[in-house]
Order: sequence, then structure tokens, then C-alpha cells
Amino acid sequence: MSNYHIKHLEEYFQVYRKSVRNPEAFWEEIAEEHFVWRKRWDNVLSWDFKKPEIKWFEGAKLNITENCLDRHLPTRGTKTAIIFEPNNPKEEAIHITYRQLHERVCRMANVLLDHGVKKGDRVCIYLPMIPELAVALLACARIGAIHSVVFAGFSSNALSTRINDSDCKMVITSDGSFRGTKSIDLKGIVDKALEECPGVENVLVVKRTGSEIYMEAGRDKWLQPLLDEAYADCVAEIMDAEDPLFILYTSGSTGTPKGMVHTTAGYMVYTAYTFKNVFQYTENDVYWCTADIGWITGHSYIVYGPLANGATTLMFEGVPSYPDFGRFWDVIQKHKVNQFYTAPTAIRALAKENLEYVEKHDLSSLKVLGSVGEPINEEAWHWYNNNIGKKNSPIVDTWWQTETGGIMITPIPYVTPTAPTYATLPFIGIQPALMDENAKELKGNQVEGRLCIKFPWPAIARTIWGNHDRYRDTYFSAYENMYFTGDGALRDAVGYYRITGRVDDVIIVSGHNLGTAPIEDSINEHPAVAESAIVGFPHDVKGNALYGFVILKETGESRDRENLRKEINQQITEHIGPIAKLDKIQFVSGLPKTRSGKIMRRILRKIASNDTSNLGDTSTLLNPEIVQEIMDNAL
Ligand code: 6R9
Repeated sequence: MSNYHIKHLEEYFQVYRKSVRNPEAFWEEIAEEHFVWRKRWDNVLSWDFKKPEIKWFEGAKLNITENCLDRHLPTRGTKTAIIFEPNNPKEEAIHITYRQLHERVCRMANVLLDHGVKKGDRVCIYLPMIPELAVALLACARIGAIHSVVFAGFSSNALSTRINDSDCKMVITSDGSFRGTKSIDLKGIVDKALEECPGVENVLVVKRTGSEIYMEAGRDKWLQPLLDEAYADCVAEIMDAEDPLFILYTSGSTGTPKGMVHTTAGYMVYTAYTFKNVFQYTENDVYWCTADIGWITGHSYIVYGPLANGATTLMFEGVPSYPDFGRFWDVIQKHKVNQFYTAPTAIRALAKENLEYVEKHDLSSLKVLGSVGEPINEEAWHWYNNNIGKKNSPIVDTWWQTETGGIMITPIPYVTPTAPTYATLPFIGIQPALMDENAKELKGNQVEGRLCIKFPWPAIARTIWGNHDRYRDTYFSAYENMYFTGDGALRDAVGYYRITGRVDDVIIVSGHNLGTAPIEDSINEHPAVAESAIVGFPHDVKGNALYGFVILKETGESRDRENLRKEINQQITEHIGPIAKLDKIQFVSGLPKTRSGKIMRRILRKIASNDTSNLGDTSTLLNPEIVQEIMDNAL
């Protein structure tokens, strides 16, 4: 029992040692004591990072929704599972109890079944942060359908790519969404996407904004009348431990987005166990994670992790700036939030505003503050610690990825002493390694290298949907017998980890991962553009912003540059979404290339960051003269 909730540093070290000396025995005990199973596993773990193939709790049978809902009903039936805080503070917040959530999930599951959705089918969910979003995930899980949530800020093009990649037969969406003063036509985006998606048979539509929308006969249906008629109970589909639970897309450095596949049992055990410890959740706490369920943070730490622990999890529909910059602090005061989990980009944006927005609110309920998505800089860390935590709430800087399913390197609050900019120590069961350029492991402390993980943990993604080769090439081919994260990190004198950032062509802008290749592809489709290259440069709110170097075709040369910039950003908005827009666009006559034709992004990165004192060796370039021209005209 004691291993489930770690309360002292010594206990952490002791449990950590146990978890790496005998991982099977360790995870078996956690799985056995804290979850409900329809059948016990035959084997705790089998793995091979070469194939790669990873299986946890093989042979076990379960349904994750029985762990997140049914088992709580006798003791927590009237406890609030979800608090819904709407965009408009004048609209009343909604408290959904475990019993009500169970009923809503069952009704939606029955509607899915009525529309022919079966175990293993893929359902695309494109919804704003309203309760139906969480219900839709769980309804899929109830019947064994695989959900694929697409963040509702993505464009129709990005949506259709994802729908087609995983052959979704159904889309669940809403008429629209509220974001601050804006109302967004989500259904219009879906309609446009579906022009490219012949495989979609049904579209279920939640009414949220009440705006006039087009409904295609035979395909589109309002969800509410169907839910009203549906039966309020639904027998859970019994799943194998390794049956896929969901697909979630993440950007790669090249090509199409990667549909990371997470399976049932290991993901459940790991997200529940990390949630309990990383947030030190106790029974009557109110927990709030500000992420969108369209990202992994929302999947693991708004829905599955909290609900598996019988927690109260808050879902916020709005934005931090509406009706004013005090909204987050207002929500914390209103619902007496105990654990607050957000992103550095939000902290930096709010730290720029008048401190009065913070000071007029009572934040004394807070016990734990969390950070995720990108490195948190020292200034933001101190602002968060001083003004929100009042130096009284430890900050957990949690490093992890879509691929890892759950938190990997993090302090445990009130257990691990925190240090600004450090994610500190590996979580229980996690075995990090730092590698040098020669693929040798850097042993000991005070070393810096590429961050890998040496041993499987229960929530590691099992494959990329439809492309196992890409899964192997991306994560398991750089270093033998290791999972490669794509991040760099250092280990300091006491063994604390600091994540130094991506070492590949993924750029993290406001906590969103963006691959350079899809953005460049989108720019290159503009009729006036011949070629382009994107790099990141430091930005005081977004962490990184995008800088584009663009070569025009002859036909583009005579065009007005400002108009071209607008058109390029418009094109990116349509292809990917507004999050991928460029902050700066410089028109150039060439790009620095190696003799093999590769763009030397290292040089462009330095120019974009205005750090040209040491450009390194440019003599191997095919066209070294271009560097001076680009530098002279840098923005
Ligand atoms: C959970 C999530 C993953 C990438 C990851 C890294 C960066 C996330 C971080 C962090 C420094 C932290 N990242 N947390 N960098 N410190 N605490 O964000 O998943 O969207 O897949 O992003 O985000 O670069 O590799 P995902």
C-alpha cells in the first residue's frame, strides 16, 4: 500500500530503487492494489527496443472506464468528478458528480453503438473544452472504440489529414466554440475538412453556441436528442491490456503528423500513479489543469489520471485574458483550487500584466503549482513562486511528452526540494540516460547530452498508427536499446536534470510542438514562393517564435512584400492553424546549404536570434556568400 503515495524524500529514494531493481514486481504491486481488473495478467512486462515491441500486463482484461467511473460509485457517487467553468464567468459553473458522469458516458456510449461504432473503430473528436469532450473520450473507451482527439484550434486541412490517417468513421464536434469575446465556427471547419474525408459516415454535433450551421442530411445529427433517448447504462466492453485506447497526433521534424498509439492498462496505471504523487492529491482537493484536452496533458491529467483516482478535476472553457487578465486567479479563488497545473507561456503572458490582477484574489487554497510543455525560465519560475504560490506552494516542473503518456522527470511536491529551471529527479520507475555525440552514455554528474530512457515504463506509446517503421526510426534507432526523446538535458552536481530544449527540428511555440517541415511545405505552396526555411528564435512570452526565410520566384519579385507576408501567414493558418504563424518573414535570394543540399539551419537560427558573433564553420557551404546577405537584411 505504502508505495502508492510517496510522502518523504527517503521514501522516494527507497521506492525509486525498488522500481528500477525489479520493475516487474514494483508495477505488479501497484497494478494489483489500486485498480480493478476483469482478469489478471499472465505476464507483467515483455519488451524489445529493437523491434520495438513493448507489452505491459499482457493477458489482463479490463475497461478503463470501470476504473475511472464505476468503481467510485459506491463511495464517491455524489462527489464532483468534473467542475465545468464556462468561458463567460456570468454563465454558471456546472458540477458533475461521478454518478452523473457515469450516466452521461453510458448514454453517449449507447449513441455511438447505435451508430455502428464497434470495438477498434476510430472516432475523431473535435470539440471545445466543454464537458461533452471528456464524456466523448470516456464513451469511446467504454465500448472499446479508439478516440483520436484533434485540438479544436487546428484548421480544416490539419483535421482532414488526421481523420484520414487513422480512417475515422465518425466525428464528434459542436456547432461552435467560445474563446473570450470570439465565437468560432467549428462545424464550418469540420464541413470543409470532410470534403476530403470520404470514410466519415456520421457526424454528431453538440449544441454550444447556438449559431446557425449547415447540417448534412443523413450524415449530421444533433447529439442531445439522441442522448436523451439513449439508455442510461452501458455494459463496458472488456478490453485486453494492450488494446489501443487512443491515438493522439504530435508533430515530427519531418513529414505528416505522427499518430501516437497508447494502449489501455499500462497507460491507466502510469497516469493514475503519477497524478497521485506529482500533485499529492488528497480526497477533497480540487485540481485544475489549464491544458486543452486536445493535447496529451489534457488526456492524462484532466481526464484519465484524475478520474482513476476519484479526484475532482476542473475543465475551463475560456482563455486567461477574458474578461480580464485575472481570470485564472478568479477561477482559483472561486473553486478553491488546490493544485494548479499550467504552461510557462501562460505564466509569462500573465506576469507581464499588472500585479493587481493577482493581488485582488484569494489564492490561499493553493498547495501545489505545476508547469509543463517547455522549459520554464528562471524569471517566470520566480514570478510563479512569489506571486501565485507566495513561496508556499512547491512548483513541479514536469518534463514529459505525448510519446511518454505520463510525467517522467519531476519533483514530487513536499518531497523533492525544487530548484528553478530544473525538472529535478526521474519519477519512480524512470531510468534516464544522457548520451554524447558518439552515442556513448555519459555517466556521473555534471554532464550534458541527449536525453534517452533506458527501460520501458507502463505508459510509453506502443507505435505510430499505420507506420511502425517510423516509430522505430524516430525513437529507437539513434541509440541502441534506448528510447530517444529528441530533447537535450544536463545533469548537475547533485543529479538534478534540466531540460535544455529540442535537439531536432521541432520548435516549441507557446508550448505547442511544431515541425518545421509541414510549415515549410505550406509556405512553398504559395504561388510566389520558390523555397523556404523556418527556425525558432527566443520570444519573451511564447518561449520561441518562428522566423521564416523565403526565396521568391521571379513572378513574386515584383509583389508588395507586406501583402506577401500576410498571404503566407494566411496560408499557414489555413493549412495548419494560427498557432503556426510566423512572427518574422525575411525574403532572401538564397539559403545556406551544405554540398549535399541540406539547409544549414544552425546558421539561420543564429541569425534569427541576432547572435552572429560565432557562426561556426561556413566554409563547407555550397554558397557561403549568402550568409552575409542574409545577415545584412535580418529583421
Ligand atoms: C507534455 C507535453 C513534448 C516536448 C518535450 C520537451 C517539451 C515538455 C517540459 C518540456 C522542458 C518541461 N517539454 N515539458 N521541456 N521542461 N517541463 O508537453 O508533451 O506536447 O508532446 O511536448 O515538450 O521538448 O519533448 P508534448
